[in-house]
Amino acid sequence: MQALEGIQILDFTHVQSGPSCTQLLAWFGADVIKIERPGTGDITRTQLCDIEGADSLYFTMLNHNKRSLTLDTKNETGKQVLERLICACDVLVENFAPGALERMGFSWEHIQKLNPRMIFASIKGFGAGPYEDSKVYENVAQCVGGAASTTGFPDGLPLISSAQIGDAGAGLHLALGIVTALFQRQKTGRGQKVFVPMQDGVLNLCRVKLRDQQRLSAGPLTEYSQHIDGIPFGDATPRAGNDSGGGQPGRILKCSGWKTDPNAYTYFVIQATAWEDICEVIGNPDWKKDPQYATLGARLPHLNTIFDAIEAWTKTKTKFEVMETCGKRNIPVGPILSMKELAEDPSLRASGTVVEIDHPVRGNYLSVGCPINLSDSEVRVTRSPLLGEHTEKILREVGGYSAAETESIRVSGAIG
Ligand code: CAO
Repeated sequence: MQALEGIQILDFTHVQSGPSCTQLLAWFGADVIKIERPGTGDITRTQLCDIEGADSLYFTMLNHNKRSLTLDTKNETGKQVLERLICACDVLVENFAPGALERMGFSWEHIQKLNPRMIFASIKGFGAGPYEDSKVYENVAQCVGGAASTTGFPDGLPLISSAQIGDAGAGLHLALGIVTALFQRQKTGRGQKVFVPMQDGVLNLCRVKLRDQQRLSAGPLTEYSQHIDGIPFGDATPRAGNDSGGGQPGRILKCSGWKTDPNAYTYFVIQATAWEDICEVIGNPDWKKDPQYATLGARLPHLNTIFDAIEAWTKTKTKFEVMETCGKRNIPVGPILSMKELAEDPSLRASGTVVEIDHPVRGNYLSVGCPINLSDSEVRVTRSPLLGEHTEKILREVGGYSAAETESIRVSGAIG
């Protein structure tokens, strides 16, 4: 059996944040029923399309293992159907713009009245405050959560990360909130509201930068390259380029082929415990005991010289050779892997990190497998549903509607 088998989830989510949450829950065995507007469905079905007439990769890669029900929840009959489904299910997840669900007539109070055991989970851009009514997308969340102001180089623009920390970050936080609420419900019998503002989720992931903000009042951040380069700090945590965020200095260094290959680089951490091995590997054994280099504190003012010496060595090796040599000596490094390299890596295919999925309209495509491994709840990634593929089955199985009732719902226009 799977961990969440028997849990029924009304997935009223769209775009990326909400769907990434419900996909996780579906991977763990929940029956995730995606409610979509008849005729159009989740807007991402037709965004960034690569094959005419097929659901986009944007949609398919965020909606695995779910079922699809088309339902117009602004239609009176559609509202009644939704009410019946709320009574029958365990969780309702949504990430509409602030107020949209209430305008449909489904406030938390109403949902609670219909089903006191229901867990009602929402993602919005902001929590309570001056911006609570705003619509928010990924990059906006990265900006208002402190990620953009602390990403990039000190002399450049704030930068957006390609890691979807606003959307998928909120989805992860919400998934944890939902399973926690399910756990509490086992003891209390009551549902509850679970709410994740994207701003809060991003700030949570930028925790170390709020740490640095407070350290600033005690003096310069000595591990930042900016300090080593003699550039004064302002009054806010600056952008730190590729500096390691922790107490062990790290940078991105060139490897063999860097002039033509945009990804011929390695990340290199000078972990204190690996110092003597690093000196050996780069051919500078004298630095091992030299008081100017032997301790982390002594090394900090010389980091540019040290990283230059390491890079003189990494430039003679491919990023994979650097990995092999350093890995053997427990020196923490990592090649800068392109998406092409990740997609084609046989070991990632074997481990299920990257999976190949068959789809009846688009054929085979690659996706990312479930990154959370439970030894007793194995995940088999299955394709995303076609729009409305399971409408009748869900009305019958979950709503308890007869064939005649389903027909009259269809005539009302509620299911398209
Ligand atoms: N039947 C009938 N109506 C439906 C429906 C259905 N099955 N599904 C959705 N709708 C309606 C909603 O009720 C809403 O109608 P009103 O505006 O009339 O109340 C309408 O569709 C659109 O909803 P929306 O405002 O949420 O959508 P949008 O495309 O304008 O905004 C987004 C998208 C993401 C900016 C907004 O939903 C949002 O801010 N969500 C919260 C934050 C979030 O999750 N952002 C991440 C998105 S991924 O980057």
